[in-house]
Amino acid sequence: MGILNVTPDSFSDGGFYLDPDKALARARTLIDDGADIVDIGGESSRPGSDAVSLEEELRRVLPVVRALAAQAAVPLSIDTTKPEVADECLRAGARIVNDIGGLRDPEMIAVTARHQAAAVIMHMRGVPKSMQLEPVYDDVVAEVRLFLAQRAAAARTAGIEDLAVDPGLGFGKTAAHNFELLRRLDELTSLGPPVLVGPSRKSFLGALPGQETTSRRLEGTLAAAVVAALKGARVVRVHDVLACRRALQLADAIRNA
Ligand code: HH2
Repeated sequence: MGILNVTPDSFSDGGFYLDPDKALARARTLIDDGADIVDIGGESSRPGSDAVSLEEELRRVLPVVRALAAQAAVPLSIDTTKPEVADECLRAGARIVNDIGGLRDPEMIAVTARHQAAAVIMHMRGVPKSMQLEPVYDDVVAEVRLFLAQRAAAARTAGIEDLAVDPGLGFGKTAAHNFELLRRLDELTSLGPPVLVGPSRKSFLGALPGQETTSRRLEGTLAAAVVAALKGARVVRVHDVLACRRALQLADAIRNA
């Protein structure tokens, strides 16, 4: 899954693809580099970020979804927590709702079901504005697992069958929590739905020496992707698709050996 952030303030590429022409060119690069899905987002969820209005989010993403749906050969997903944004983008040709809110909003479930769309259910503790203020868990993997199981069951009850679940690396978790989630990722793959992980350039990688800035986190991202794939993850959400694809060839080779 290649990341397309149509935002001024995303943590690693804010402002790069706010212009629709630049966003479309970026999407083409992601696809040429081997992305199987393009994930389009119009609201940054970085720690401390402020929410954007419905109108502004639609203004950012809808023209890009419309243009890409008409020409892209891969499914588009819309990264949003707003049912209205999901609704408009699904109407415009997106096929997947990527909800960092984990489909907790009943209206998000209803919209996704009505369009017979697929969904990514992600775990987040709190909200982006405050989620990194000392998150505490007794057992992070067990708590994330229980949440994902409950949300997946609610989605299925509403008729959403095509699901992926995501531990939400960096969303209300310390670096140690993220490392533990990766180490024990097989406990999430045993839930049933495909597991998606999003380690790309995230600040937990900055806990490792020499990787403090986002521009120095490619190798950590690739290592996390390979570890996740070997633990059973089926989708990896990344900015650097070509490098990740190459790294994942190793995971495939090891799995198939
Ligand atoms: N991470 C981000 C955004 N959306 N969706 C899923 N399913 N999983 C993730 O880990 C995930 C996500 C944050 O990354 P990014 O889009 O690069 O940054 P920003 O939120 O600042 O736009």
